Formats: sequence, C-alpha cells, structure tokens
Amino acid sequence: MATNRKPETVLEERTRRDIQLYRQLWRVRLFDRAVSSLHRQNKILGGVYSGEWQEAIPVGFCHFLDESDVVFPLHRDLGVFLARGVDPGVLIAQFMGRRDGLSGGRDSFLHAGDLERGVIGATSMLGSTLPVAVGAALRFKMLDESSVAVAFFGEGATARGDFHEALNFAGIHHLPVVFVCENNFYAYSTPMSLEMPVETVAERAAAYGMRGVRCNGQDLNRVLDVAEAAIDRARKREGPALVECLTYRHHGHSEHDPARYRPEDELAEWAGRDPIQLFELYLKNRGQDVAALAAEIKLKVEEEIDRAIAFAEASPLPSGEEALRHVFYEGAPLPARVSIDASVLKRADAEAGGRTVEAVAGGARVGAPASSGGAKPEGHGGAAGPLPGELPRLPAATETTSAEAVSYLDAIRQALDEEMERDPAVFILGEDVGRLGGAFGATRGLFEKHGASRVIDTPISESLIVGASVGAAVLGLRPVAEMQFADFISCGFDQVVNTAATFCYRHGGRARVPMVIRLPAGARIHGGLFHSQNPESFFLSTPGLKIVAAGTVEDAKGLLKSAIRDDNPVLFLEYKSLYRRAKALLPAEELLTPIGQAAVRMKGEDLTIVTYGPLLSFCLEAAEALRAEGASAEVIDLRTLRPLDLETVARSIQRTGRILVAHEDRRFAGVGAEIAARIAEELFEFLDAPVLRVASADTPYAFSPPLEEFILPDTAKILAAARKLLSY
Ligand SMILES: Cc1ncc(C[n+]2csc(CCOP(=O)(O)OP(=O)(O)O)c2C)c(N)n1
Repeated sequence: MATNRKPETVLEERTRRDIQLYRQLWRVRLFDRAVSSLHRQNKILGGVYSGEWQEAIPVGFCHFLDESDVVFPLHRDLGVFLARGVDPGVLIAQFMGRRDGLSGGRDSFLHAGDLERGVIGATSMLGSTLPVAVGAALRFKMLDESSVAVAFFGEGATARGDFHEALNFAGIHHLPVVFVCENNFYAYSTPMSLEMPVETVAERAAAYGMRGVRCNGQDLNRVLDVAEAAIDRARKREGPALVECLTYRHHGHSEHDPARYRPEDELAEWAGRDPIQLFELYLKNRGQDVAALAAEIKLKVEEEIDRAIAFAEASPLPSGEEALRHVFYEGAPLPARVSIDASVLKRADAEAGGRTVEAVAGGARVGAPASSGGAKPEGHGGAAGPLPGELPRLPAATETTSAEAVSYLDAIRQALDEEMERDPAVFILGEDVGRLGGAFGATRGLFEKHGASRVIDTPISESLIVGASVGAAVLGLRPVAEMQFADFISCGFDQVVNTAATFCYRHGGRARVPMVIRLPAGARIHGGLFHSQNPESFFLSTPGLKIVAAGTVEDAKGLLKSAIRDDNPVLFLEYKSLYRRAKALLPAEELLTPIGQAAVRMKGEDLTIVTYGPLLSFCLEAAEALRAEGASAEVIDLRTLRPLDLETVARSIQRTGRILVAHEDRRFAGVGAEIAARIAEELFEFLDAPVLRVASADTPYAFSPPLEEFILPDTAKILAAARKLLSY
C-alpha cells in the first residue's frame, strides 16, 4: 500500500507517471499532425478528423484501463489506439488503405478496431457505438468480471436515440460502462445551443439514474481525477457514469473544413487552454525541466512516426479481389463453450432479481404448450384466430394430431432451451421475453429455468437490443434477440446493417459476431400494416447477414439451433401464422438444419416451384392439385435466403425447364426478383418458359380481410401461375 512506502518512492512513481503521460500527450499530438500532413500530401485519402487539443481525454481515460477492458473510440480518437498499444505502423497503414492496416484496406481509420487490444471499432453512424459498449458491459456483469467498457462520443451524438437507449439500459442494469462525452461545443458547424435545449450534457445523467460529472477536458489532471473515479466505480459494480469533458477542436470538423463558423476570439481563448501547455505548467511547478523533456520526447516520437510511415508505405495496397474476403467470419468456429462458470450465472441471476428453476419448482415448465396460458400478442387475438381465405392443409410431416406433436412455437422454444442448456454463452434478450415468456410465448418457461441474467427483459429499445447483442457477441457470448414483431426491426435497422453486418469486414476478419435476431414475421394474423411485414427485402442486399426462413416445425427448431451456433449475425424469420397451426413429431436426436441448403419438399418433373416460409404449405397444396391434373411439380423450400442455394434450384430447372417463385414478401425487388435475374443470367438455355413470380401486391399489408386476402398470394394464385407456365 502507498502508505507503507517511503515518501521518495511515492514521489518517484508520481514523476514517472507524469512523464509517461506527458510523453503520451505528445505522441498523440505528433501522430495526429503526421496524419494531417500525409493527408495534405494526398497519401491518405478520404476524411481525416484531427483530435488536436482533445488529447487529454483519451490519454487520461486509457491510463486507468486494464488489458481486459474494452474501449470504443470516437472518430477523433487516434489517441485511444495509441494509448492501447496498437502498432503505429499498422495504424498508418490503416489510414493509407494498405494491406497491413487493421482492416486490410477495407475501410478507413475511423471504423477499425483491434479486439486483441480491446479497441472496438465504431461505424460512421454517430452514437451507434453506445449500445455496443453496453452489450460489452452486459457481458462483464453477466460473467461477474471486473472489466469495464469505456465509450467516447461527441456532444453531437447525444441527440441520437442510441444515446438514450444505451444510457437508459445501462442505468437500469447498473452496467460497468463509462460514457465519455468529448464536448467540443460544435457538431460540425452546429453550435451546442442548436444541439440541445439544456446547458450541459452531464445533467442528462439524472434521467438515467447514473452519476453525471463535468470536467475541464483540457486539464489532464482533472481528466485523470474523474476518469479514475468513474472507472473505479464501474469496476466495483457501483454503476455507470456519464462524464462530460469540456474541450475544443483546434482544426475544423475534418481537414477539409476551414471552420469559419467559429469566432476568432473563441479560438484564441481556447488556444490558451492547450492541454499540453497546461500539463507543462503543472510539470514545471513540480520542478521538471520541461524544455529538455519535450525535446527528448519529440525526437523519439518523430523517429517512431518515421518508422511507422516507412512500414505503411512499404505495405502493399490490397489486390481488388481481397474486397471479397471477410464479409463473413472465415476462421475456426468458436469453441462450443466459452468457459463460463454456472455458479457465476446464478450469482448474476440473484443480482438481476431473477428466479431460478429451484425457486419456482412446480411452476412454469419449459416446453409447456403455448396455448396453456394467456399470451395473446398485443390484443391481436393471436396467430390462432380466424385467418383470411382458405388455408391449405399442412403437409403430413408438419401436421399431425398425435399427442406428442410439437408446435412450431414449441419447436422454437425447444431450440432455445437446448442451446442454452448446451452452451452457457447463449442468452436471450428482448421485450417481455422474461416472466411473460414473449408476446407469443416463444420463451415461456426459459426465464424460470435459466434465470433473469440469461433471459433479459429489455425496455422498448430495438436499437439497443441489436447493438448490445453485437457488443456481447464480439466478446464471445451468443445472444439471441427477439423482436416482438419483425416489423419493429426497422427501429434497429442501423445496428443490423451497419454495426452487425459490417463488423467482421471492417475488423479485417479478426472478429466474429455470433448473434441471432428472431423475427416473428408475416401476415394472416389480422395485423395490418405494422404487424404483418416480411422484412427480408430490407436486408437481402446487405452483405454480412445470413437470413434464414423456417417453413416447417423441423426447421423452426433445426435452423434456429444452427443459427445460434453460427459465428455471424443471422436473421431468423419465423412465422406467426405457423406458430400454433403447424405441428409435427420431432426426432429425439439432435436436430440441426444446415444453413445455406434448400430442401426439395416434393419431387416433380414438369415445373419447379421455389418458395420459403409460410407459402410452403400453399405451394404443396397447389402441387397436389396439379398432380390431380396430371402435371408433376417439384417444390423447393429455400430455407436460407442468404446465402442462397441456387444450385438446388438449378438442378431442378435443368430437368423441368419451368420455374415459379412464390413468396409472401412483396413482389418488387423480393427474393423472386433475384432468383429470376440469376436464372436469366446463368440458366437461360434451360428455360422453356419465362420465370414467373407469385408474391404479395406492392402495397402495405392492409388490415380488412378482403383487402389482405387480395394482397396475399394463396393456393389459387399459385395454381393459376403454374397452369400458365405449364401451358406455355
Ligand atoms: C448519424 C450521423 N449523422 C450525421 C453524420 C455526419 N457527421 C459526421 S461528424 C458530425 C458532427 C459530429 O459532432 P460530435 O458528435 O459533437 O463530434 P465531433 O465531430 O464534434 O467530435 C456529423 C454531423 C454522421 N456521421 N452520423
């Protein structure tokens, strides 16, 4: 303990620390200037965002971080990378788009990270990194680790909804995260008075039940004080904090911006608050020969910069085809288990106020039929209500009256339960997934069995749900997020397409994002415009996402289990109209449906019908009717929409020469459009007729039954198209 040490030792330590910090300040500044200079020489393309005058903040906060902590830098925070020990040569190579950069040239400085050093890259979407940081902190809390997450952002980002969702959730769960706002008073040209109606960012902390602190971000000693206190509290599980560091940027918003919108006298005033000069004053007061120290440090840093630039310039540019690599994780699959001690989860559970199985012995049971208790989704009468139009009988494999038959919804619940049982890294989060068991009952009983720390009720915060899943996933957990209805994924859209889908790519393939988003999708439940959507076409053109669609009870279980084991973000489309209607006997042995493989559901020679999800049963019914007319149709269930199994489709077309694609999603730019284009490009010579599509009309999903019936595809529409094709 410090009190037992000799006074001179304490002094020496303090001096050593001061010199190390002073060196770090110069290092950040000189590297920052070198980057600006390389940009002026056109050696760095794209945007460069200088952090000059803001250096004390990353230097101060990173000083208290351990190796296992994680940090989320702002676009000006070159200092975070340097302070965390990222190789400067690799950093400059990243700026220059070279092969040896963190992302191998896939993106610019801004969006890279170095997971080995606990630096997690942000996207350009300001504030979007905050839910991800919360997900990392959630992992630390769940596993009772003493690590913390520190997230940097500008005051401009506090106007984003992600700021609110992240701080709200962190406050509710007392997560070990420190939110560090670098308030430089401008978001690009917009002054603070037009960014927020309050005087300070810190006062907003009160709304989230956390400590709000404001400090002079130019004075490294003040930053160190607040950083130490906030990080220490978070580490001791005393709660998150919002720290507002007042600062100013020397340069314009980017190196392209002359920043004429700032008054000259304001700039002059802040020039007097240069953090390096302020720290030099302090060092002088402590008797340091600052001039000599500065000269020595600058010389060494200049040498380091020269070496870094030489390394980067010697690094080759990537070859064009390298753009195709790392869209998905290519490395070895994660071990089935991260080493998680079950007793730790129990402890976390007690803290979360949850009940364990023992505590509710005799209570709810996993696997209890969904119909055994109440939950009707949002007053819509549930998926079991009367449905528009005549519904086809489900194929024998998925419809049975056997007492042991499992419903589609039960199959989902079984998949979740089995995977949670098998792998403690798997956990569930979403709205009302806990005690209620989900709006449809998909998670019923899991809260009681696996505890509150693994079945987490979230506020209505879809962006947080997805973003936090990313944060937890990149740190080794396997979150399964539930959207209450697939429609609400629109509120988490940015986190899906920008944060999750690009993560592996922008981290140069050195990161995996094993997460699943369950999407209760589809029409025929009287849901109207916002509870009936099929969201796949929002996501089909986004690289980095896998999209699966379960059309049978077997696949509801087998595909979900495979999705949970996948090392990439998977959108799992499940269908409300099948939840209670589809039933099947499931095999006792492990059921894993491979992702990326279509299934031939009915063999045929005259026509190929390609479908997925809820239209499968309609297509099978149409195929039966065609058989009665003397024509044999082959029915293919895609099961995975991305990556698309075109080979199975191609094999069929080569025999039948005729193809119809049927889906419940809208026609325009749907899966059918992609399949039709690919067939035209690659299989034209096998076709005896044009590719036809049967899909929903290009309207919203209207509510009134005759309108909905008119819009949706059904057996009659499929049959009509099939007959047209056969007579071509
Ligand atoms: C969601 C989003 N909208 C707009 C932008 C464009 N943009 C980039 S930086 C910036 C200003 C950011 O201000 P602030 O968050 O205060 O950080 P600072 O740049 O001042 O450090 C804007 C508007 C963006 N990157 N993301």
